[in-house]
Amino acid sequence: MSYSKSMSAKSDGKKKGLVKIANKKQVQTKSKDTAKSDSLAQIPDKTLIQILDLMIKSRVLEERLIKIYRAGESYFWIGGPGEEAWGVPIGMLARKGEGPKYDFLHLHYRCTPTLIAMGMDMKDSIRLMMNRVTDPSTGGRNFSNHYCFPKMNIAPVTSPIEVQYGIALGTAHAQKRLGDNAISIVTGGDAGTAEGDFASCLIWASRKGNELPMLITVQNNYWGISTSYEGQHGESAIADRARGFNIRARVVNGNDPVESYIALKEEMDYIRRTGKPSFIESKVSRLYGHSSASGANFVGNEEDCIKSFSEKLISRKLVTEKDIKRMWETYEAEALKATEDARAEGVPAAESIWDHVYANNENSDWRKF
Ligand SMILES: Cc1ncc(C[n+]2csc(CCOP(=O)(O)OP(=O)(O)O)c2C)c(N)n1
Ligand SMILES: [Mg+2]
Repeated sequence: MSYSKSMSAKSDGKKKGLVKIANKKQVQTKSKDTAKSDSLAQIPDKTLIQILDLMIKSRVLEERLIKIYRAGESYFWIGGPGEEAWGVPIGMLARKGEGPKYDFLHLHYRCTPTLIAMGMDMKDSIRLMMNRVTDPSTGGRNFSNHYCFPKMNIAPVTSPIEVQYGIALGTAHAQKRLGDNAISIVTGGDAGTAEGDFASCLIWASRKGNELPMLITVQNNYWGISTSYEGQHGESAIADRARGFNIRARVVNGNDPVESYIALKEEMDYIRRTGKPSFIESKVSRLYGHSSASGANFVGNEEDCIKSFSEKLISRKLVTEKDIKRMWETYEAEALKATEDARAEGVPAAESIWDHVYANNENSDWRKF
């Protein structure tokens, strides 16, 4: 959604304080145990503006990816519009680097905001979207948002949902042994918590005396493709399941970047200090539906975190409408240029299909079995 549309959109979940969910019931965006931290004063002005800037950059990139899909220049889109207020603070707060001295990130396919905040070049996301051989994540072999950046400890985003929760245990074990206070961060959706990997993660992260330095998170958008949250969960909050394992847990309004930033910082500090896991359930919007498979159209009945945060910063006189317009335009120009550049780059050659599959193994080419 462009700047002007975003600022004038009539449907505004925040004003109503409500998010519509599938069965037409409405749930409050702020749950009971959501921290009431509206206080912008807890974060420096410069950081607040930086958060908004990165949120807009991420949204512009995602909307560009959707346009690329619609133009027939890509096969499939799935991504993170609606998770910016939550994902950007993760990327800003993570200890960035390569190897177990730094934080590992095991992310799901709505993680563009985190990657943008960590410094990913827009063009690298577009290369992946357009299956260019220059795509540093997969050499043009995977689809949108399935990033992999070893230099930033970004583990490969997987298509099978939830497997990242098991993989994250491995890097957390390595970090625990090393003792450098680095942590493993894992993200995923609400529906994915039905998978056994999620339960295994809670069990292995919380064994008494062997607790792991993990930030376990769930982005609850109340949907698993077209299946609504209602009717799928007996528990009152997903966070309650972590509490059952004595894992410190909280629920945050993931549409509020200030609340998300503060909660993430507190929990990351706690994990580094104690070596123990922490759990955050973050309530987020899903602004373009599940993926291109469901049309990738703007939904309009859920809170748009960029719109609400922009209004907040304008009313505090930290930015003007003009400043915000400039941010949208700058990033739109950058995304367009990146698309034009990527268009001129090649696609992977057919014979490279076996590269990086069971390296140097006789099973690497099934035609030779
Ligand atoms: C193991 C596995 N089962 C099913 C699917 C098909 N699938 C892809 S996304 C998805 C929904 C996931 O919902 P949720 O975990 O809430 O994440 P969201 O997409 O809402 O962010 C499903 C079922 C899959 N990719 N992997
Ligand atoms: Mg979901």
